[in-house]
Amino acid sequence: IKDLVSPYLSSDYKHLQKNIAYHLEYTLPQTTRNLNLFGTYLATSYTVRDRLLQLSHDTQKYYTEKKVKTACYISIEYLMGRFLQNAVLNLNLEEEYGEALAGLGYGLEDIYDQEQDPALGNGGLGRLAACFLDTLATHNYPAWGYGLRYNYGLFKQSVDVEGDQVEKTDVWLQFPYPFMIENHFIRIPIGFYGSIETYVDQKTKGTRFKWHPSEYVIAQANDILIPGYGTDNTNTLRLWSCRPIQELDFKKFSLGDFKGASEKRLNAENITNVLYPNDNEMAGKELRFKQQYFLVAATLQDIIRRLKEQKRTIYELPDFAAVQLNDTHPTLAIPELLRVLLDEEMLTWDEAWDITQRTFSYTNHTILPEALERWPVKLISHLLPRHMQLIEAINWKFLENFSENNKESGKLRKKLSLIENSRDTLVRMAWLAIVGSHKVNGVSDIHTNILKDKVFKDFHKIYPKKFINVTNGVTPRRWLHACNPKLSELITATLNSNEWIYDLTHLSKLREHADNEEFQLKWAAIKLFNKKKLQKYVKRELKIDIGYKDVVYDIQIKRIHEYKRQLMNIIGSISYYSDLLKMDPKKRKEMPKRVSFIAGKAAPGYFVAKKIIKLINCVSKVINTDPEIGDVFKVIYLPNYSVTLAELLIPATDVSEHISTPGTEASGTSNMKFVLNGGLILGTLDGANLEIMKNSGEENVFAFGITKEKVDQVKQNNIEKGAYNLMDEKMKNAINLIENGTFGNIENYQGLIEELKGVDRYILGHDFAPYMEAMDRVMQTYQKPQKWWKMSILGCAGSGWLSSDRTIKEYAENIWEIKPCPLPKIE
Ligand code: 26V
Repeated sequence: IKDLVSPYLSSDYKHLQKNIAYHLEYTLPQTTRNLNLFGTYLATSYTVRDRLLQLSHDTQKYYTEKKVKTACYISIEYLMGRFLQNAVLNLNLEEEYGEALAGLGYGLEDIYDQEQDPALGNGGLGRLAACFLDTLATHNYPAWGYGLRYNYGLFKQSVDVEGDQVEKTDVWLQFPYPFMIENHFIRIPIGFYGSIETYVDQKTKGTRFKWHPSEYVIAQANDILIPGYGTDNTNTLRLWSCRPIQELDFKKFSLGDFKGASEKRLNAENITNVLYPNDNEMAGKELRFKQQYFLVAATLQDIIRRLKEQKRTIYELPDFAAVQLNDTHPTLAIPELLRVLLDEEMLTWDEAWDITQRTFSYTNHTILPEALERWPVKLISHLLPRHMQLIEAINWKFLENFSENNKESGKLRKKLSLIENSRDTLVRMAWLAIVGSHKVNGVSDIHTNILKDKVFKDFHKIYPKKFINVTNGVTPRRWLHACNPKLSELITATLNSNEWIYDLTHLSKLREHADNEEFQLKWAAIKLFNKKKLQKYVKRELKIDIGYKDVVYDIQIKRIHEYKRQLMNIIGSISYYSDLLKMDPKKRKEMPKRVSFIAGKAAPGYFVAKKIIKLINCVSKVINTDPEIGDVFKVIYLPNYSVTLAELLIPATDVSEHISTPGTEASGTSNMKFVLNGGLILGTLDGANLEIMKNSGEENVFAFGITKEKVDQVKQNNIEKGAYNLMDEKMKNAINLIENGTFGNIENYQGLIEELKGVDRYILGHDFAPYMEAMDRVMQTYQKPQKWWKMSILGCAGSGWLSSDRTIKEYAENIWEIKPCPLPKIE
């Protein structure tokens, strides 16, 4: 049969054209006689999908034959970005598709531009998952991604005339999304609510339990195929969507329970309707909890089904799949697996617990206390009674075991207990994830140290070997090769090979060119080209005219959050503006020019973050329209930040800001992307900034501020003396401008100002002067092109280590114990 289909997939451009025409005529409600851009994009995408389907079938067959161990990454978010360009590049068909489409009268870029950007994630955590999938396929690791197919992704953001964020529903499925394939054969019933039956096991005479859910929904599989760069291996990202129970093929399941199951509530409510838009703050909504259980219950059934299809026993599960919990959101997988092993597979507790621990590992992505998930026992008992019972059993056994080996006080037991007795009784999900996993990891050196020494200190004492660091990384395919084709070409030409695309350590060879004037000029010319592209975008979308030659493009792009200190950035801009106004006009005109860009969404319920956006927009309006300032300084807020927008911004950046309070940003990953694209970093001693300094050289980063060890002391001082009394004069002056109404009604900003003057939790006041001084260094250095471009090149040359390929190798070797399994090349 393969002989029947493979000629269809030949890749010369004439053939591709025929394939595109075929889909236009027979897949779409369209014909080749009335071509349009969107239709051609769809048809093109279907031809890519055809190729991926075939590769994916070959891949799955090969993995099964080889009986390889697989990594299963469970994440409630995936921030994939557009698919088509990435797939075409990974399949190495860019030239062929370019020619094929040119023949039809279209440019490849315009076709790419038709695609929506699936925003099934909030920020760093979801984007990291997407980078990991690219690496896993590229390096031929047997792996699955599991997640949710939300009907509505992260809201679309715009800004109204008052400068406020406006949210609109992201209806991304209103048009077909050609890269997601509904798999009709994979439909899995998921239960909720109900009761627990207790009975005596005839064989062992022991007590057994069985959960009888009272309501069911179906998890429907939707597959996105993930191509690797320059390999045939093609993995699967399986996203579950929720369907009503009536659509289940009842014959396939043994049905006792479903018959009586009520169809009332859960059928009316679609569990996978919408992505929760808060990052870093636990909302505590019942529907969110259902999403979490729905994800893990479907995923585990799917994994166990695949295990059994291979005629392997449940005891082999830990050798069949390594399951990674991306933050605590999928932690219910632990009691769910335990339930399946105990109640359905009839294992003993010791057997079941051993399998569970060997199967799971957990990654922590944040230490902000408000983000650490804790769910009410009441809610869990109601929704998942058997799981609550199991969590209590896990807790009891863990505490007993621990007390046996350790005659510690009740105080410590309280701290270690998976169940917290505060005003409400709550399950600490991170504690459950730690106890149920064999490895727990942080995402940068500093972050892991904080986990060990502070957040999970007591657990670290009990299980010192369980805690390891795996510093994040980013895929160089999307974040250099695809988004910055000119730089990619220059690097390939300079290194005389494109090996760096899958082994980024090769970039170190750029070091020998860092001082070379000719090379520097080429490097700088590419930056200028990318800046021009951004300048055009700003003109088209925002109707603002900015320069790009001899202008520093300074950017801060990330979710808006107090700890990320966008507020310090904008107060810095106010202060700089005020200094400029005080200058002699002649001198002002000669000042080095800068455009300060900020982009990022605020969680709709995060009042303070929304006020920060408003302030940025109001400041921007005043500065950009002040004739005294002209083109010396501009502040630009770019609405609706997305992966696609990042792909435009990052290559165009001269300097990017990563200025979180030390100890708060677990890692950061955009910092890595900027360095990769020759952008310099203005940053604090936090997260991955520190490791970038180590690898690219301290002298190539504009670092400022205190170490995390000193933060507590500063905070304490703020509390004792009042932050305002300790505040830098220039910052006081800037705040004064806000208060006197220069940027609109002060009432809007009262909350922001009060916090800064009072406690200033994120110590903006303390760090303001060094921040301004560092920005000054940036501007001074930019006036010395040879120095600047040398820093830029050396930064990039040291970034080989920041590839997610390195990250995944560490996960594979130190946590998952999986090996690459490349498909044999077919001649
Ligand atoms: C947390 C929560 C808390 C409960 C409510 C909903 C919700 C949604 C998302 C999150 C995840 C926030 C954590 C996160 O995105 N952390 C980021 O992870 C990046 C990848 O490791 C890392 O680079 C960033 O520093 C870190 O902020």
